Amino acid sequence: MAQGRGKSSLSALILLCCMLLHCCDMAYATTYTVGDQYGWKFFITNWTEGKSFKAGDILVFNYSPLNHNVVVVDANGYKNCNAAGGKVYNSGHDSITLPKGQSYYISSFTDQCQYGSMKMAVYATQTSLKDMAQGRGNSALSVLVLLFFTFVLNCDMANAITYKVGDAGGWRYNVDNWPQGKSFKTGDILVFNYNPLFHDVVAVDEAGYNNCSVQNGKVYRSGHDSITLPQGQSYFICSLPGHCKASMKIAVNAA
Ligand SMILES: [Cu+2]
Repeated sequence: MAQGRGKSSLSALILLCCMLLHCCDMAYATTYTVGDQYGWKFFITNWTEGKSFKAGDILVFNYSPLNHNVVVVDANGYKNCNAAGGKVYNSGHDSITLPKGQSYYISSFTDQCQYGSMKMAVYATQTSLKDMAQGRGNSALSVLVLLFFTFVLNCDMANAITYKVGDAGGWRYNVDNWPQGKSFKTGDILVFNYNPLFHDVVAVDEAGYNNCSVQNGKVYRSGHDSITLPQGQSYFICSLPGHCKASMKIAVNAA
């Protein structure tokens, strides 16, 4: 368990990061209503002026499908008002996600593109984390970083193992060998189960452990004490007379 416990959480972490990046991108996308309140209409070509489109932004084309449509064409189709081979939208409320680079939209209804300038060219730049860090995505990136660290911390906590000291026998005489063969980690929890009428738990230093002496040690006496392991060596003894000398003591090293 000690050796395997990192693997699944790492996979989960990577998965979550990908999801966050994806969500981040989506949250970052802007939805534009083409032509604003007037919708997809004649002489729409200038509507794009002054706007900075990014790949992933969404264009919404609102219009009456009785009178218009939207056809995605290439540069020649745009220039010559030729809709041949283009993808046709005709719902009257079409949402189109901008790909990176140049996109062209025209109406293929007779003469609307050619004589009515019902045509539009849009250039979308690539969205990247670098852009976000430098530009309008600052707050989104901060949230991402914050979420990342929150997750890593939670991951550590979820990863912590709770040990019952002495297993089924609990906190008792001759428990000193119990830590052998276990790989404790910082944040793991030791639960000391015992009858508080007869025992206690005192966190001591190395000298206190070796000499069975209690000086300024933190005392636990609930009979069901949960103690989170700090990094490095920890020492716990029972302070009742003779108990520590009867090996009611443990030394634990948390990596
Ligand atoms: Cu005791």
